[in-house]
Amino acid sequence: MTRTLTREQLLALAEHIENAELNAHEIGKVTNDHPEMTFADAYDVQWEIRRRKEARGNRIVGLKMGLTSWAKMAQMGVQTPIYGFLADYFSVSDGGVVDCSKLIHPKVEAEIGFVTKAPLHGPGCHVGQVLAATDFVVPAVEVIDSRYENFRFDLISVVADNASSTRFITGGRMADSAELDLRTLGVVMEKNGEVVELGAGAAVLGHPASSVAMLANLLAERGEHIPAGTFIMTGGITAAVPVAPGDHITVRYQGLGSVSARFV
Ligand code: OOG
Ligand code: MG
Repeated sequence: MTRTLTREQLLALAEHIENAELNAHEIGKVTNDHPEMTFADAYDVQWEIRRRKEARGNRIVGLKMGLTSWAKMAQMGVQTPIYGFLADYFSVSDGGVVDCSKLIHPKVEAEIGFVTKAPLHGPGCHVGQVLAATDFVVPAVEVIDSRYENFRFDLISVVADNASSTRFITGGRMADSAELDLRTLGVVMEKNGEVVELGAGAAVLGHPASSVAMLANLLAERGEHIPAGTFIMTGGITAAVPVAPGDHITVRYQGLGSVSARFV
């Protein structure tokens, strides 16, 4: 894994990007100043942001995959799935309120969440292992908020920015993955009572469990794994939908109820 950043540059970038998140202000892409940055550098920055939050007393409550569906890849102009982490204060309760004054330009995504009951290790982790290690699946809505100007980035920049993570909501009914066909599980997203996006689980790498397998394999590149009891969001099934104060979102999941939030 090639690295190009010095320790000082890495620490400075993590502080710069995390401050943009905490203060809700836009920044230029980090690759503008560091065009030579690699994936390994970008994940180093992301893990340093994670370390900063934990040092401040925040807890890490889950992981997420991003850019796992064609709808998302096409929307963002990038074609490689990435991962990020979820901190405790990202969590919003179902039917709750998201305060847009703390965000820059939020968008919402319909996702399927997994919770593991056994650890998953790459390389070579596959869908069968993921399903055997799954405790339950649960509907999830992610609110993403790129810290980059105009929500435009390249893959290296978005990895360093923790895959645009900012808030998430789980709700509906948890289910045994064996009782569902996650590929044909339909989702319908409504914004202010109108259907704006719809899709099915297969949009995520053919089966949302492949997204969890890919996460285990990506983590293995850094000697990390998915511990038992981890909550994982598998990535937006449809394109992300911009939201602003006054909007109300409901996502309906076939057989699993719905998740909703208000934006103020
Ligand atoms: C990157 C994060 C994408 C997803 O579910 O695909 C993501 C972005 O589009 O800003 O969370
Ligand atoms: Mg997402």
